[in-house]
Amino acid sequence: MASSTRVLRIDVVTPFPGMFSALDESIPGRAQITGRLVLAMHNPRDETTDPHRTIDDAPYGGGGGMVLKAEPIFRVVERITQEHGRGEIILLSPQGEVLTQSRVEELARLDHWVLICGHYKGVDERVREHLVDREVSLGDYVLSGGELAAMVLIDAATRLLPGVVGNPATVASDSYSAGLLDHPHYTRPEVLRGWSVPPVLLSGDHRAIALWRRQQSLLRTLQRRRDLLNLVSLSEEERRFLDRHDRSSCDDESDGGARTMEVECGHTSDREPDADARSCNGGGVQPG
Ligand code: 9D3
Repeated sequence: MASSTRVLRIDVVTPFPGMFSALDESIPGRAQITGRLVLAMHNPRDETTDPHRTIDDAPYGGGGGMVLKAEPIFRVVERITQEHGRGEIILLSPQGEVLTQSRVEELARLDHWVLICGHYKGVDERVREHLVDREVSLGDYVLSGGELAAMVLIDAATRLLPGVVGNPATVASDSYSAGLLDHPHYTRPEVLRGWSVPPVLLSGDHRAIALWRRQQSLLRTLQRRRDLLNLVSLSEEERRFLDRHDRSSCDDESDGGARTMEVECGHTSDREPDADARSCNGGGVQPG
């Protein structure tokens, strides 16, 4: 099948299918309308056989809370597999591998996922042991369930599908700057409440604009996410640029680096220097 017509099918196993209506909006909504994304919800409650339609129960060994029962989850996944083949079975849980853009890219290459939403109660371990291929977390904070995490994963992958984001240059420029924070953006008017747009952006000098944007990305990453700089590949010149700004922003006798930045980056508005520029945590910028 040609890449331009490929379809990602995602079956979601969740007791709260209504939450996923958020994906009828924006980019995932359009991807569904154009047929590039097929989303289907499955409620494990529909696979229960008891009158109370029980999907959870008390934990063996005691303790508080409840645990999602394995059998309704196995049944719902078996039904999906019979109808649509065996996709990659992914459990959303706080114990999973933390989601990154490269993991999203890897998953977006597959053509069928089955997402199982964990819950605060936890999931019977046998689901993990005998059904799940991989386990994904969004990071170290507590959600009330896996639903929002599943939606994050779906949204992040959908915009990578061929033809979903209208302008491929948007996806390409995301990957070009991958690993660095974004540069500032401005739109009309040129002067807003006395705050002007950096003149370089109005100069029509496309090389100068590209350089300014790259430098702003580098500076922001240095100031806010120094950890990312060790993972990204930079030119010699970019390393020198960062080293220079790293020193000047940590020099007690300087102006916190603000004046140097204004001169080098053509920033002439009257706002305060970026508060982030004041943080000095020492240590040079490591070459990649
Ligand atoms: C008492 C220990 N908690 C684990 C840190 C229990 C627990 C809390 C929250 C078990 C499940 C949940 C519900 N969260 C998810 O299902 C979840 C999640 C998250 O809470 N944070 C980040 N990513 C994810 S993906 C699924």
